[in-house]
Amino acid sequence: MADFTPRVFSGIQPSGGLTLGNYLGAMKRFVQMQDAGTHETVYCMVDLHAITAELAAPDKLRSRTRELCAAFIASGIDPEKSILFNQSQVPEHAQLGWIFNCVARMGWMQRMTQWKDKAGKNAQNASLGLFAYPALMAADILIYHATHVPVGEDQKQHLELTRDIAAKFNHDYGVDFFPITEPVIEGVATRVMSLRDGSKKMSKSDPSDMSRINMTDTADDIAKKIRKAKTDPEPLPEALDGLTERPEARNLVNIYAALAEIPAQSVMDQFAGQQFGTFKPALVDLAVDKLGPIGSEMSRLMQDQAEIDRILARGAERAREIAAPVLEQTFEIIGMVR
Ligand code: AQP
Repeated sequence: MADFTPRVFSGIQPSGGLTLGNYLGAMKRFVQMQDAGTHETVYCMVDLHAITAELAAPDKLRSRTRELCAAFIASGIDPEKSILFNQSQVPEHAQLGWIFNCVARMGWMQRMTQWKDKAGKNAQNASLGLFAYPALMAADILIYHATHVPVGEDQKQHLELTRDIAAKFNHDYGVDFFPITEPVIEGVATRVMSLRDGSKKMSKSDPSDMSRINMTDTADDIAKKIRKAKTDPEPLPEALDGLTERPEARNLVNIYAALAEIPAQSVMDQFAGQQFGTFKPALVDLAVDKLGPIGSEMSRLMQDQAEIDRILARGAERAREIAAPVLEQTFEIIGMVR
């Protein structure tokens, strides 16, 4: 394979307030990869994706995008170290997305579990954009020739499709142009579950606000949600194996471990034999301690909208410096007259 610059790309949709799942499964990992300094890091608010499921009111989309930018920075993304930008401000994403619509096969897209889950029984009424979502996601990644993509477990299948698209393009044109990207799905919080139902992913679009912790929740909200989180009457066991049939308990233990940055077994060592009446207040203290400063910093940043817009404009300019030549070369390979 050609030598590609080690580069990380990932994105988050401004489709609602950021949840603890997005933070632990994605954002926290983004910061770690930025700070490791081993890769260039490119992070994006994927607003074009955010309109695939519903067309939110324009003011709502704008404020969610700015709030997401504030969340990136408050969580530790430094817009000088990383390229931080908004997808629609870099038109090369949509342009390469179109090309990938022509590379991807209908059968590949129909197999996507996120499509099946989100379109549900009403697939005929879902948007064409929702169906094509994974091809645009492949373009988001490959327009930067990204070699690594940190994501939560739910995005694994989309990343496999990204690899298939890159491989088919390279094969069809006899080139070694797009990298075969590696997913980075690591840690104890790759799939944070709903606080109300241990079989469902914590999600910003879940109708119940009690199912998730939002990054902007107050200390009281966090305490209330964790106190009311579904659990069972058993004490915590000594070994993780004892949680196999207890998804809600396992979820809270994983959240604790991810926030404290310790292995899940260390949480068991600390709380074995204790009831949730003891464990939950400890989790509340930890969550408030870790999330409180991020929420306050987000509110502070949101006071200066012009500064957020300036950061996004600068980020888009830097992103285009990488994306524009990759698109040009793609057009050349395909045979479009330039
Ligand atoms: N519950 C989760 N646990 C771990 N990681 C998660 N991610 C999302 N939910 C969890 C990761 O967050 C990143 C950004 O996700 P997204 O906003 O692009 O879309 P999503 O995966 O569809 O997230 P949501 O919260 O469920 O949004 P809606 O409700 O709008 O669909 C991804 O890396 C994802 O893996």
